[in-house]
Amino acid sequence: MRVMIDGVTRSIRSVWREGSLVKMIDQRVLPHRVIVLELKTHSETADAIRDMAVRGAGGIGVSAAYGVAQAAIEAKGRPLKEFTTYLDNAAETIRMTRPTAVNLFHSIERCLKSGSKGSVSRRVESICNEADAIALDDISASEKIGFNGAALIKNGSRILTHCNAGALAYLDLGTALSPLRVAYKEGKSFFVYVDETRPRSQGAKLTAWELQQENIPYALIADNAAGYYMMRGEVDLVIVGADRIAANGDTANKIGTYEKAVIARENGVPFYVAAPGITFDLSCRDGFGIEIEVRSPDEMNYVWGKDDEGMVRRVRITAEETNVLNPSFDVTPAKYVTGFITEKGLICPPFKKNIREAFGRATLPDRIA
Ligand code: RUB
Repeated sequence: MRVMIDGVTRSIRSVWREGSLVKMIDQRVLPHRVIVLELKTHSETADAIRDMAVRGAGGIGVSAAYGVAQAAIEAKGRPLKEFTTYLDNAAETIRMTRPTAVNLFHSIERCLKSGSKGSVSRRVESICNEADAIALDDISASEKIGFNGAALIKNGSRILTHCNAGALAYLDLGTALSPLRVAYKEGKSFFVYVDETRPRSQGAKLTAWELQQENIPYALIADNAAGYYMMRGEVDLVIVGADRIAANGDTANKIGTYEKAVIARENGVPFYVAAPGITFDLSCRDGFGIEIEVRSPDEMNYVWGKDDEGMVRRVRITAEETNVLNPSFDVTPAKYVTGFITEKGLICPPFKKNIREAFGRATLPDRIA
């Protein structure tokens, strides 16, 4: 991703590791400021995940892996038993940050498994290598998703997306936005409707910003406007990301995704989910097994923005003591999904069989299965 930092355009990932330091773009202050956070400990990285300085299923998966690597480095001078206890506690701290995106849990298990044999120094080395491998696996999956999904985009296509499943959410091209990036590079001309995505406004703050950096034509629309455009026949396809996909294809993604899928079906608009193998959770039979994160009422009561003096500040938009419910994700039943755009190609119905064939135990890398 190309980003202007302190007046210089740099090509960087949304999160990366430099030894024991985890660095990431602070997504809480985008698009008004580009700040790179430097997190020194696994606790700081866990806080960054919880507070959504980094977000998106892939982004928190890689950050979680880096957090485990930090914990391993922090405990490298300890005897094996103490090292293991320290690592397990750190892994639990990171597990507790956000419950819905399965990438976080897969990444932690991969790192712990890779560091389960040999001397302490050998384990530290394996965990750090595994964390870096997870980031590289995501980058490779993201490129393939882009290539496979670009085939669905035609000249003149009008595409609707929800939340942010771009380079900020998933290394290094994103999931839902990767096909758009690839199609644009292929010279196709198309148009993107960007859902605002209340309450945190990931569409308004992040997706619109990413598309603007890439010069891809787009318009930001209010969440409530998606049905209006679909009913008028002005949307040709929907592409969203995912936080966890059950074995039957039920898909957890940012709150509001379900509504978009139902409206898409009502209007005959294909609804695609772009996601890598790591986001499929075959231990969940269906969407009822997916834990839905409920976040702070503050996300509904306040908005962040830049005032006319250029100050980034938080303002309250509700009356004091307003009663709030704030589920962060919903589950779209598989019957509304036209297909999954994955690194292994487009997965079409019947989903149960085809998902198992693509990402079942036998075919998942040993580290994830
Ligand atoms: C992000 C969200 C995204 C998926 C996509 O929610 O719902 O659509 O995470 O994931 P949040 P990815 O902003 O609350 O983390 O593109 O990383 O696979």
